[in-house]
Amino acid sequence: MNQRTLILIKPDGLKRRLSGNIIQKLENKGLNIVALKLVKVTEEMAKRHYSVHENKPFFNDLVRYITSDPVVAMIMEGKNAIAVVRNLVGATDGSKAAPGTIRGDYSISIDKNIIHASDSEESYNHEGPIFFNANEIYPFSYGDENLF
Ligand code: FUP
Repeated sequence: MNQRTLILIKPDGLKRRLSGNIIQKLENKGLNIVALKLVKVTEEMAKRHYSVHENKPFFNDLVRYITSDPVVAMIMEGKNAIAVVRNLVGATDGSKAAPGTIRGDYSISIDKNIIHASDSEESYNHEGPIFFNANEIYPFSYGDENLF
């Protein structure tokens, strides 16, 4: 099933200059970039994006962190993109994420865990429009439909 997923390279990932490595890993797997930009997330965007966590004790720190510096925001498209990207991203806590995953290789904490990726279609439908308007998404053909 062809799907889209929202990916954020969080401020720690961008500042540690990991964006290229992360995008490379996702492209190598067979995912296509259909939208991409740097975003300085506002408090209002962050609160909407993380609204499922609003009653959690870490919510304020999470909002403070994601708004502290720019993020790379992307929409990637591909076969089962949501589950495929979540597998590549790894467990939430970088200190427990499996080696070979993005968090497993680059993060040693739960709060600075490098990357966000939609965990369901429902999440994508909620968070995608916070970062992108429909006219910023370019689902052009990469011509490789039969390669992956
Ligand atoms: P994930 O989907 O893996 O990004 O994880 P969650 O949606 O459960 O959590 C969203 C973000 O909240 C995480 F990326 C990091 C932060 N978080 C904490 O800081 N502490 C926690 O105990 C759980 C999550």
